[in-house]
Amino acid sequence: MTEFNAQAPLNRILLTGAAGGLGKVLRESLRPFAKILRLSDIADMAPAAGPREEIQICDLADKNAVHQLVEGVDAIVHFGGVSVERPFEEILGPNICGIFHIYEAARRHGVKRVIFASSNHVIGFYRQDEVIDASAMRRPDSYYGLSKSYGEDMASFYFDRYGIETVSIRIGSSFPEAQNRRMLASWLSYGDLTQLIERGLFTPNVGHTIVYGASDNSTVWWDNRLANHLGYQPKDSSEQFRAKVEAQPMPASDDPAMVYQGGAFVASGPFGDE
Ligand code: NAI
Ligand code: 15L
Repeated sequence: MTEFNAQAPLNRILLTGAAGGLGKVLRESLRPFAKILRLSDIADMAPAAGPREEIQICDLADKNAVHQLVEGVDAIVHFGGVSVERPFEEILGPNICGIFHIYEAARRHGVKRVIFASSNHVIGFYRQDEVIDASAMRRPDSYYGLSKSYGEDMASFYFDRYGIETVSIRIGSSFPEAQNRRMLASWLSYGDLTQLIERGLFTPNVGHTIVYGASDNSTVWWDNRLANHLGYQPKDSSEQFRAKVEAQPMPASDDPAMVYQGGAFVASGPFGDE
């Protein structure tokens, strides 16, 4: 069994969602953590596999394909799936069946560590004047947020039942810049995201740990004391974007983007009434 108590590179890490916005970044930044990175997505992952890379197209909704994908890996960094609000039927296969397929394949292949890209939309209905920690009752703001909430429950179950450890990162907004007022609180730099994944991969005895993925921003909604054992120390701050963001027109005070931690997601849908 792989021991997660040293910073020595793992043999092989699987990264799902490798064609996505974060996947392209992680394709570079996860390199030091494994001898081989296996990159997977349903979409094309140009450029072709480089040294110490493997590329495998896979639909997360396909159980057999995911089973093959996971064979021979030591850890899974699971970033694939639908990443915004969509009708439930579009979320079901990639996110809900997908997370089940990932954990079942992990169990069958003896993989003992997963890093799960969860989301702030698991708690999106908290207001922006509240500060919550990982023990706060979940308040999903969308079918998408519900799928991430289910993913966290799946992680908890597979630890309790099978000892597969997971760090669920409730990512705030991980983009090159904080783009609006809400992101002054929710922004997570790519460097800090990479540090969170590193801590998630190499910290021993994480069980199922939930950590909020935010940088060292001045505006704070999330208290990470229940994940102190990860030793996450964010290095970046959204303050560098404040002047640019505050030059934007002020939204109405009842605009969901100004009221709720999940922003506009709380007002998406309903679908299928047309
Ligand atoms: P993205 O949408 O750019 O990337 C997601 C990738 O998953 C895409 O390349 C897509 O082709 C792939 N995918 C979709 N359906 C699939 C399927 N059935 N099988 C295999 N692959 C499939 O999203 P982004 O921003 O890179 O996010 C990556 C992960 O992080 C997602 O799980 C997202 O929910 C999560 N996240 C991202 C945040 C952010 O600020 N970027 C915030 C919170 C969570
Ligand atoms: C997410 O979960 C999404 O994947 C991302 O596209 C952003 O919308 C982010 O949350 C956010 O809340 O800013």
